[in-house]
Amino acid sequence: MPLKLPPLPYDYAALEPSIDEETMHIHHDKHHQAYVDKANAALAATDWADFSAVEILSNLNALPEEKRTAVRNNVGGVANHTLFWNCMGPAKGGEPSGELAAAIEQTFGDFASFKQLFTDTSVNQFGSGWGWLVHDGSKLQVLSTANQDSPVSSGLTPLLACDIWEHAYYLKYQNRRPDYVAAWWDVVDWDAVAARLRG
Ligand code: MN3
Repeated sequence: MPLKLPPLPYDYAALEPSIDEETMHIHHDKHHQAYVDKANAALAATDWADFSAVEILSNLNALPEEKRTAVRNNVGGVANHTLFWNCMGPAKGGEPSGELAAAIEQTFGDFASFKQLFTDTSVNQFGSGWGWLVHDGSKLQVLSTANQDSPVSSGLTPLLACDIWEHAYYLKYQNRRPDYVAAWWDVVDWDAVAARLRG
């Protein structure tokens, strides 16, 4: 089965005012769709066409070398955006509770310190990429990746993703990436992040 574009799990306007409706339409219907199409084109006629995006990204070195860059970029784009939509929701934000809150406190000291680190890491990523909260098998980590590189390819489990490509924010925020990231916290779905931590 080829990779598919999943429908948004909420309305295109649901994340207003943090993320505007027009950006959501272009981001999901055009950008995410393009990653799906290019990923399927790259995977066609390989042994990997029936695997999930995560399975493929976990085994990039097993791909034919001439396909590897296209797969890394486009299957990465598919998986990263699917995770991104499912990290957010209308009327979310606030702070996590329970096991996730405890893990954040244990690793980063407190929620405010975690939030500052994630914000700085995302804002300071040079060029296009992603900000991440991941689990490395024993603890949480904050990091950024360039382009569509997925933490899955480094053996990490992504829990929370912030798209910091200009296409994610430029219509509303132009060059003001810090303002976008600040507003993005208001739509983070901590229940979804906590569910990912539980596995
Ligand atoms: Mn994007």
